[in-house]
Amino acid sequence: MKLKKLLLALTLATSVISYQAFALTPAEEVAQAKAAADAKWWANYNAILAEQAKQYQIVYDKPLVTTPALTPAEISAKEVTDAKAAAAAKAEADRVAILAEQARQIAIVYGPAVVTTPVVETPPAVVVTTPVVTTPAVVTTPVVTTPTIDIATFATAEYTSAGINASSIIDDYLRGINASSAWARGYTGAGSKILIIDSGINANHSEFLNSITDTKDFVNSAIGITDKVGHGTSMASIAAANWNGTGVAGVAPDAMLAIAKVTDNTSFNFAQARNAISWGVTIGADVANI
Ligand SMILES: [Ca+2]
Repeated sequence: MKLKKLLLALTLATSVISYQAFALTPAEEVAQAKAAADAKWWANYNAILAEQAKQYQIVYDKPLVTTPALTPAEISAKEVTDAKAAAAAKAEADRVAILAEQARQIAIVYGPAVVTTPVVETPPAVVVTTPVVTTPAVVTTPVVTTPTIDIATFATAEYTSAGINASSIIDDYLRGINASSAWARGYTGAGSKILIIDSGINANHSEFLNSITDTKDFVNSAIGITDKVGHGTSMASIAAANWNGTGVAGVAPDAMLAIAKVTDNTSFNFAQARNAISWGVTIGADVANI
């Protein structure tokens, strides 16, 4: 009896020792559980593949060529790749669906899309314009030309006359002052009145026909304005003898004449001259010769 008790005690002690010697740590238990789960997963996986192959063989009467089984690491990588691809595909599908839905809504609201022919914009025609070359105004110095109308046109005895009196000391006076130049421009004295303050005038002379508009004798001469000494007549002819094709010509052949007699000889009184000038003003004389 004592021996049995001893053996039992030894057995229990051994068990305790054995248990304590081979007991797993919590981490080891977790790892062992994971390994068992992995083993079971692979067993199931392989069983499924085998069953799929079997079914395929039955249906198609030919062996299923399966992709070699992937390792856990490979499966993980493939899962990531496939998940990404699936996510991208879904995103694209969603995008297309959204666009289609938008198009549908737009069509509902605004009607079917109108397919318009793209407007081909024709480039504007290039208008080639010839630049307008403007010639700058040339500032020219006025050319003072000597009138060509001179003695060649007025070369008559009347133009080159020595004056109405043969005794005149003034010879060829019209050509001397180039009077024809003024005449050619229209300056013939027309509209002007020349007052001759002198010894009177031979009023009946053809050189003064229709030229004498006013006469006044300031010396109460017995012969009136008639020129006794001829000086006044000579001065009047130099000033305005008619350009009538004969005799002489005056500087202003178309001018009118106003005759103021202040002497019957070759001298005169300045007081009378002043009176004559005042008179000339009243009759509208433009210029006076004393
Ligand atoms: Ca004449």
